[in-house]
Amino acid sequence: MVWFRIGSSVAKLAIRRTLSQSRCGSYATRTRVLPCQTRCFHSTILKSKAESAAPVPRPVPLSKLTDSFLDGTSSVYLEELQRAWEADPNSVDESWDNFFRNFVGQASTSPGISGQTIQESMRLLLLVRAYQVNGHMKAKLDPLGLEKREIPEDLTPGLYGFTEADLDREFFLGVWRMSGFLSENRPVQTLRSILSRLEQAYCGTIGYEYMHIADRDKCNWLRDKIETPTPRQYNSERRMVIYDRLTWSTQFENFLATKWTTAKRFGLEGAESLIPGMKEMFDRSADLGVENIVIGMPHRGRLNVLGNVVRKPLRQIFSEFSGGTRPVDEVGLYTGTGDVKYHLGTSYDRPTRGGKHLHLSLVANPSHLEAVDPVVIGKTRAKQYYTKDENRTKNMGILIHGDGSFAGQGVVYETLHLSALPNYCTGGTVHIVVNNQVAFTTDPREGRSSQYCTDVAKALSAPIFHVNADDIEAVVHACELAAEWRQTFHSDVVVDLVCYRRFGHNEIDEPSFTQPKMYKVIRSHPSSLQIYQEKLLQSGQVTQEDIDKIQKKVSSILNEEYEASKDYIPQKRDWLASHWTGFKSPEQISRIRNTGVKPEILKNVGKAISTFPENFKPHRGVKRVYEQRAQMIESGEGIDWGLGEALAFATLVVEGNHVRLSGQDVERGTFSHRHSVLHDQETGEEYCPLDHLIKNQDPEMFTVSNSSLSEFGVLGFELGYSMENPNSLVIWEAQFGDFANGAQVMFDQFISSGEAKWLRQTGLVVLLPHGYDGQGPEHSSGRLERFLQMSDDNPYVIPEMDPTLRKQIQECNWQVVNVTTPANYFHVLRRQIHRDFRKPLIVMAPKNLLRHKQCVSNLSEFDDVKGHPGFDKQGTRFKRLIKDQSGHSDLEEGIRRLVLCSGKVYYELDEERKKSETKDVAICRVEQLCPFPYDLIQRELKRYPNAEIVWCQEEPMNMGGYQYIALRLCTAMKALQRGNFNDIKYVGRLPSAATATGFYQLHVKEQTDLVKKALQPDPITPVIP
Ligand SMILES: Cc1ncc(C[n+]2csc(CCOP(=O)(O)OP(=O)(O)O)c2C)c(N)n1
Ligand SMILES: [Mg+2]
Repeated sequence: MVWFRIGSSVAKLAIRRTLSQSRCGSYATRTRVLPCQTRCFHSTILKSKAESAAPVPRPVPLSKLTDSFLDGTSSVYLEELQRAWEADPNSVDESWDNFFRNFVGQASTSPGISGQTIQESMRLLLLVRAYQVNGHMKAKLDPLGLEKREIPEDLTPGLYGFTEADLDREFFLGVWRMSGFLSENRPVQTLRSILSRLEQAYCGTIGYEYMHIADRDKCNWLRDKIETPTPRQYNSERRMVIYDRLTWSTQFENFLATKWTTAKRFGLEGAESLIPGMKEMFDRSADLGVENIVIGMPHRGRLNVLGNVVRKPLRQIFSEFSGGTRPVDEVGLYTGTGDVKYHLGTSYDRPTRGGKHLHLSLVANPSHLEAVDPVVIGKTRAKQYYTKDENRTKNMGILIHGDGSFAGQGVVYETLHLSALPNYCTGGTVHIVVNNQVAFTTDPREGRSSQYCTDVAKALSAPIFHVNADDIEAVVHACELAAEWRQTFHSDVVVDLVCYRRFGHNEIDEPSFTQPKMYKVIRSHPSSLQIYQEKLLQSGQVTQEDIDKIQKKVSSILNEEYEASKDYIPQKRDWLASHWTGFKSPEQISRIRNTGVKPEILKNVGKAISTFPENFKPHRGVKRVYEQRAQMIESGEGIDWGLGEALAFATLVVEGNHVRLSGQDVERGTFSHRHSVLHDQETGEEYCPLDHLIKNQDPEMFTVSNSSLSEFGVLGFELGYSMENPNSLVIWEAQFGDFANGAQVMFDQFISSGEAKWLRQTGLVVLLPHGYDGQGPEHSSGRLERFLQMSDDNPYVIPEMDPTLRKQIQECNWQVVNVTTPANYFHVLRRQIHRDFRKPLIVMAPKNLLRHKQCVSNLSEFDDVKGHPGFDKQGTRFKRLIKDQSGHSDLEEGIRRLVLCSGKVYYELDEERKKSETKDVAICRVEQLCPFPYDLIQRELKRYPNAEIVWCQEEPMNMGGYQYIALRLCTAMKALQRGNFNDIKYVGRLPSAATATGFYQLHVKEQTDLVKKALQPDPITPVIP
């Protein structure tokens, strides 16, 4: 036999074991795996003397132990030692005496064994361990049989000295405190049966990878499931359910293929077993307490999952295929742009096999593979918060991946890395990789450097079950096991469904251009359904009649649904989930509400957020900040940015809203301005004043959390979180605004266009520190221009601006603001919640304004008292534009220039104006750039009828607000006959490739020049000379 190619010269020594009753003290030299939190892998520790009755072993002479375990010298040495020990236990070193006594003491419980030497036992243990570690390398995973893998040598029994002569000898394995093969309660078996069961368990159609997991209990749990005494068997009833589900999956694709021959559907052919696998996984999860499942998945098989797993009505899916998606009873209402059918999301309740009910939500996603992953996880976490699912066992996330994208897309790793973080953990995600061994046209050898496409998950200690998708029962088993793992250990698990793609990347592609050999095999390869059918018939448990019945039933339902789809009329838009009932769609007017807060509430929460327990000892500097805050509240003056923000959070929380702020270093604040979590300098204890606003406040009601160093993953997570329930202010803050482009897909594909494509709202707030302080190209710009360029308001049309009829924000895809006062920041955050719709908010957040003497507000600007500075005609609200602060009247004919600007440059302009004692220049701040405040801009244009109109910005001309503002300002001016594009004067930096200079002196010069120019006595030269 091949596996005996390495013979052993080790002599066979028969030991007649003496029964040793005494087990105590026999574990002195056992290996223990440290608990996972130490993150050590297989560290060996010795028990202390106190813990064990056995003597501490003394060192053995090095010369004798430097021999490798398997070479003859050490084996013979061991055997000699053993013989000597048997003759006289005192003749060997105390440590060896101890060792032999332990070993014989264990093995002696199996009187039937004869001739098992210590070396053989040890080698057998190594062999079993080799199967546990590397058995998957020999597993038959590829349904096409094309896979060429070298079988690791350590799976060869001959390597351990076993020969054919040993096959029918009996061996006892249970010497270690282990489960499965090595558990102590296993019977004595012949080597032949041990090997055959090892092969069945580890080298069949499931390859288990779990030995990278450091936690011994978890490994033992898996061994118990994998190394069962006999192979798993499903009864005939269960088999019929599996067969039925596989039939649905297969026929669904066939049906679409025959009805819509040229339509792209990214079919599941070759991976049909995904559907029964998912269903069985869901059933098992429901049995174990799961009530809600959030699903994220790419194009491949999505329609099949929608129809057969989520149970979206088939007639609706067919109707969408025929192009009829617009609800007829809602003509004229907002439908957005829509999206292709294999991107749409949905949610349904489905009954399970065990008689329970599961709520399933499939999250809409763009083409960008894997981008939806963190969104799903964030949504799952939010569901856990809102359902008080503290153990995280009722709400679960499932992610389906492709093999190419799982290995290739970095967001996968970013998402996996959120899995165990306290404020991002969801109690485990089940990942299924539809591994069809090709990515579009790219072979795995060109697409990844790792052996398996799933190797990335090993970094997170997730078990990975590779399964041959042609063995449907193995698929079901792996999927059930994954569900059990998740509910037991509350951590991620991966099922790698090794399958193939029967057709091209989509139905119109020709796969043989690039994979000729593979497709030659595929053409004659039977489907999973045919294979299973054959197996069932052969088992005799099922008759042809049973099979025909199921086939006929499925086919007739598909046909009935198809007929019904012809007259299918969508009743209502699948608009908003239940939490969102009553929220307005863009065509419904939402009354503008005030955001001022009663003065006594402001005082009360103000006090609560600026104090900490008496015996708490924060850092001196932080203590000072808190004392200053308390003073600001007391005096009602000089409220700075940090306190303004904390007041917004606190007032929202006391009104019953959930507030969550996450991002890198947000707890302290990158610029050391927030200090939302205090650290006792002696005990290290933490205290977050915003957690103590109301009696028995849920500790998560206000959440501030430093995140992992990820933009794409964390922003996606917060987006998903924000979409679950509208009564939450969810904020992601970038460290510096420019880092946001690491999450560009989130902005382009989800945040700016999600509502238009998928009719899903979010009130997510994104804080992007922005401003030119001379910190170089990478820390100056939040790339305001990009967000403005993605805004969808028409630059040439002034929408209805009457306050009672205005829907401008509702109709726009998002809001972009650059706010300049703490009070206005307070109101813009509160406005996110105090309205009947939700819209993303992009904030160019300040840096040096955080400590700027002028950038402060009085408490009276936060309250709702008539006559106070924040209170205008309607009440206290966010100011989209802040007019000149010089006390100008409604008509100022003597003003020669109106400078419009946004952000911190205002303070520099104002300072220069004071310094130069300029009286005839007005400076207005455009606080909300998008949607453009036409009404307020026109009000200012009218106020200064003779003024030259200037847009001043600190960004280069090809960046900042200029391009966006100029078009809309021009539209506003034209409507008032105040000139055209060339009448808008530009003051700012010249066009530039980099956002800013790296030379500080140059920065200062540029900044001074532009500020001076905005106030220069001479008219400013037009942009177009
Ligand atoms: C981020 C991203 N890059 C590229 C593509 C284009 N694309 C669509 S499908 C595909 C292949 C995906 O391969 P795999 O993940 O193995 O899934 P499969 O189609 O094989 O199921 C590619 C490259 C994409 N959709 N998203
Ligand atoms: Mg693939």
